Amino acid sequence: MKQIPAPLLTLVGGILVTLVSLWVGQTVNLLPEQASEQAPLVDDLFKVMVIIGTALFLVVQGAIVYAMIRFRKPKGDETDGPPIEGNLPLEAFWTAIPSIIVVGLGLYSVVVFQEMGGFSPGGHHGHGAMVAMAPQPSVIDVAPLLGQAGPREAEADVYTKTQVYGFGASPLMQPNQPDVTVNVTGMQYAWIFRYPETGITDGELHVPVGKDVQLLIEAQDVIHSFWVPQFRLKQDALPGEPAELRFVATREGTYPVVCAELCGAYHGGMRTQVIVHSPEEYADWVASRVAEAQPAATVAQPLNQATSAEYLAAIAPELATSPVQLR
Ligand SMILES: [Cu+2]
Repeated sequence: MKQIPAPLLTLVGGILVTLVSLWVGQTVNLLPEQASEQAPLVDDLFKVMVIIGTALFLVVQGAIVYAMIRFRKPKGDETDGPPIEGNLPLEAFWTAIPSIIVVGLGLYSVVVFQEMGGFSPGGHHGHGAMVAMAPQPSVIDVAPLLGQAGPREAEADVYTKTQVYGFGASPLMQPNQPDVTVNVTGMQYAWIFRYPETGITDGELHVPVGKDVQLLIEAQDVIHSFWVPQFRLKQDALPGEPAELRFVATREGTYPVVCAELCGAYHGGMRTQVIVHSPEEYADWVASRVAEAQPAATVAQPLNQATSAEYLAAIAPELATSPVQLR
């Protein structure tokens, strides 16, 4: 039988590896559903990495399996193999290929970062006043805010910061004002969301679908990180350094908000959720929360002078526990 020439074999092998890698990259989906405008950008980058990774895996593993079979020790042969050393073209080749891949992926990721608005942090200086969060001095101060808008809300706007780090609007959206702004505070071990336009405070993030949402994220104690896997967005929450995250949610639903920075003993429990509403549902939610806050605000006032026992008794129903347990 006539031997098939090596260049032809290499060519056929290369085509096969390319086709299989492209197929794997297109069909295998390891990521959760996409729920933001930025998500497809990240997933396309990930797809390219899966394609390249599959090709490298096939080539490297293929070479190992081929060598194991082709150069197998014959039975009874106890001699050493021939000493082989140095192959400049081969070494240049296997140095150049990874270099090209690394530089190429690096450039591509920079393009994705740019499209997501990563290079326009602090582009919203006009919103300095909304950054606006005084570090809350203690947990007990924050507890009533979990339930309803508190008197601290008005005071909060006094604190302004101009420097904002993080993902701003993409360059295309840069001149646009966000539709919804939310001040996000990370603390051991919870997230607090405050809506400066309406005075709503909540332990869950509610946003309307298809609207431009701006989060101004800060931490109260240690470094946390706000992460929504379905949005493909993550932003560190730093004490004293407000960071921005701007996104458009594209799919209604409930998605996890996870703290992605080891922040203490209960870091693993620092989770809440983001609820993406239809615009009507969102308007209903805002209306119901604003209505709820009215009577609550009048009750909150005398609590300022209450003893701690009275105070805890008053907020106990919201915490779904008894005052005895709280003490
Ligand atoms: Cu945390």
